[in-house]
Amino acid sequence: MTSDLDCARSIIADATRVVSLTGAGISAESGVPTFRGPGGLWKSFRPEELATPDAFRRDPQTVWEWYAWRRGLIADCAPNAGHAALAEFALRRGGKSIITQNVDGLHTRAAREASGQADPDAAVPIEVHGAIDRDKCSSCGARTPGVADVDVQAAATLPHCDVCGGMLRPDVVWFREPLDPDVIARAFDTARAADVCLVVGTSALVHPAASIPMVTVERGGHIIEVNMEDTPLTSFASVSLKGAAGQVLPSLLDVDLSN
Ligand code: BJW
Ligand code: ZN
Repeated sequence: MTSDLDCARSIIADATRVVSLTGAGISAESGVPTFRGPGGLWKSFRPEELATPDAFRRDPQTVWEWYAWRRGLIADCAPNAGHAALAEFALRRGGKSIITQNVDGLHTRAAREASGQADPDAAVPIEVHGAIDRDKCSSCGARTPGVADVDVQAAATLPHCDVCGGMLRPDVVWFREPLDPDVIARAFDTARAADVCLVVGTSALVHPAASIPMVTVERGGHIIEVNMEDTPLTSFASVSLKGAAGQVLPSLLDVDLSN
């Protein structure tokens, strides 16, 4: 009898272009909390209450406190076997093929680790929701490397822009904010050109990112989903592999991580 894993491996073996869309679940085994589900809440706030421009206008200290906590936590995390398997697969196949909703930079770190002396570009992801290690001025939009130790004591001690004096914020995409049009167009184009979209560790609730795999399907391609639970994309998937990304991806993508 053919297992789901064998079936998924044979779809990937027959494919010319495989794109991946990842979410918070791929970083869970690195110790980065997901947004929804167990351990997904910070001080009982839901992401929809903190990751918004309104929340930042109303209470920038609390929003910065959340991001400062997450920056510190992520700095202590390392890419796991799931990130490594995707990076090695992307480097083997060539062509930019990882799209992530994550802002934690772990795919980029895995790309550098997997590429050795080679150019890591093929495994550097398209980051549709920005990057937590950069700041952006909430007034003039100037971008800067993220301030390391944000002092959240008072609004006046939060980081401010060298150019215009406006308040800095993390360079990430909040609810009701548009995604960078060039970045999201590149993500959709990549998925449209693929014959397989590997969807890993996302609840597929947040749009437009959650719609990306559907363009692969609309062009006759397959979704292969790796998750611990069903999502709104499961019924569109040719194969749904239930399990942890760090365990499933190395065997799915045939990566020997023993050395
Ligand atoms: C494992 C695992 C393991 C665990 N292995 N798996 C269409 C329909 C409906 C609504 C909308 C729509 N289009 C737009 C909207 C509105 C809104 C939206 O989608 N709302 C829904 C919630 C209803 N979208 C937006 O507002 C977007 N903007 C927009 O559309 O703008 C339009 C506009 C145009 C012009 C002018 C103005 C506006 C922006 C969305 C931004 C989302 N931002 C966040 C925060 C980013 C910064 C930060 O990190 O702080 O992005 S919210 C948060 O959710 C974050 C994530 O990237 C995103 C998705 O979460 P993800 O990755 O799926 O994580 P979880 O926690 O939800 O799921 C984890 C999964 O992993 C689970 O399934 C687990 O089972 C699994 N798992 N361990 C494998 N080991
Ligand atoms: Zn500014």
